[in-house]
Amino acid sequence: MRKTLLALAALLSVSSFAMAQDYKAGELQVEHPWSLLLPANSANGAAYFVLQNHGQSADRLLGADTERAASAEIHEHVSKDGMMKMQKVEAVDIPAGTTLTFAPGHYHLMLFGLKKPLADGERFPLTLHFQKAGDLKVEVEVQRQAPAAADAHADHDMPGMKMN
Ligand SMILES: [Cu+2]
Repeated sequence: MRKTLLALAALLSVSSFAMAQDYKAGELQVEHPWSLLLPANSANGAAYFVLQNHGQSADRLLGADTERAASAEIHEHVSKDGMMKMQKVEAVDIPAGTTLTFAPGHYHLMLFGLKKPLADGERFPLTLHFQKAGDLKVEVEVQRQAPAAADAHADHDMPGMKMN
């Protein structure tokens, strides 16, 4: 059994880069949801993706949930007294024709109370809640480092370190 799991894990990590996933809900597109591999004792994690609105009207991201964590919140980073801190955001507007990058140091979905450690290359389900487009279920891929697209925006903050 253990050998089978290891083989499966190896297979998943080899294939993961070739299988970056896009998801669509109406005119909204979610590209390559991912999460940063963290030390096994990390209580919290974060999920990132690129969100595009190809439509003619605005939508809003209202929140998310996943069976993998006790709760999920939309967070942003703000500079406060010279320190970068994370804070909860009730919703994120997605104007028509825009691209929003959820990445380390920017908007992210904070995952509180991970139910088990994240494993390199694994995928876990996450449901995004949009005001107009409704629910969109995606698979979040756990990676050792940010994908190139997100890395361009990232300032390499670790999630879960500083909280208001
Ligand atoms: Cu956060």
